[in-house]
Amino acid sequence: MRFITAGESHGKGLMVILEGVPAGVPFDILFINQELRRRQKFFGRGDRMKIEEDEVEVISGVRGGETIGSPIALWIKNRDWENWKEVMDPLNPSPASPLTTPRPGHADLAGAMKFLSCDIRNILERASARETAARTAAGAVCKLFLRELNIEIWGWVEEIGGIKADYEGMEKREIKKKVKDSELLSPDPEAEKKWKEKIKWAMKEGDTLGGVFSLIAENVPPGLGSYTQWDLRLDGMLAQAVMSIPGIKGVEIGEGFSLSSMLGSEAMDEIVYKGKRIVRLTNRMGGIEGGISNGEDIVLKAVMKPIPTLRKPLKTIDFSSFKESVAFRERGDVVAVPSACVVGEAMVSFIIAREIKRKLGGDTLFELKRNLASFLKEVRKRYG
Ligand code: EPS
Repeated sequence: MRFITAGESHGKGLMVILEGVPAGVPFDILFINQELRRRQKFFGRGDRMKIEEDEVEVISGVRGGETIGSPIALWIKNRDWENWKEVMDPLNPSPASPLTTPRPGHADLAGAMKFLSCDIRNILERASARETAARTAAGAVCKLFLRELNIEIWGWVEEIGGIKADYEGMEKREIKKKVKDSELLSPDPEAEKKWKEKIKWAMKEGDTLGGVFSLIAENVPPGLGSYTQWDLRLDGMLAQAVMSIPGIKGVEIGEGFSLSSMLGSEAMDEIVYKGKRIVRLTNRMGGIEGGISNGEDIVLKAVMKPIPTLRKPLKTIDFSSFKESVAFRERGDVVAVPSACVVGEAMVSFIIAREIKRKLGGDTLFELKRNLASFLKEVRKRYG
């Protein structure tokens, strides 16, 4: 399975082509559009989100409400295109002056150097996190596929602007419910109130915030990924997929960085035979050992830096004159951590779906279900 996206932030729209989804997966378009809306409407997003009401148009790969095994192409219109038709005209010169004052922390300057561009707009239009709407659509299709195998992927926000959610001792089911009811995907209503205050404050200051989110994949079978080659390790694939979301600067699996200070005897998840099954007493490895899923929940965290588009702009150099200047201002978000979490769910869903297919094969959902059942039966017979 693979997918690629195309589209600029203020262009006509976004396109995604997702290849390799088995035939026979029920295509619930309402669910896909719900996922797109979930990504958009969190507290702390900017005015652009008042313009866009993302929804997909199906171009190919689906017939009669089911996937048919051919590439799935989805289109998401940019409503803002109406306001950018001239600036973003594919064939005629833009009436706008080139942007030459790059924002520190954004792709602007590195991208301009890469493409030897004298107008940052050529860079920012594709570097924009608008592209993640297309990933969310692809991920939603993967979620529909995984749902058929009883695999669920979801996430929550751990921290915004240095304020951590406190949910110690809370059961997974309760976390899920709290997160569902929250405006910022928080498992802790107290933290959510503080986050909102901090977001309002940052908004007033013309500043931005970052944070941390968590992702969990439930009911993933053992045996996905492999230690036999560096690029087949599941943890590596997941880290790359989540790290590729704009703004992400760190990913950890399981207890991740805090494992560094534990003793080996404290860190490992001991294995016991309980209720006629081999289980682990803890899950500090985050469901992956030796680059392979071990049947426990797959758990990971990602750090998002603060958004680099500031209303109180930072120092920069105008590369048309080499004079000191300030970074240009666009509308922007104050925080996008909950949105990035939804995109993270999409990316993890894609990787798990791809690796399920790699392990179990099959062109149809029917074969995949059968192959999964027979593999799990064999695992249980041999290892409980
Ligand atoms: C973004 C800047 C803002 C965000 C945008 C990502 O857009 P604009 O420049 O049009 O105000 O709202 O995010 C989206 C459009 C989206 O769909 O998430 C950026 O520079 O990355």
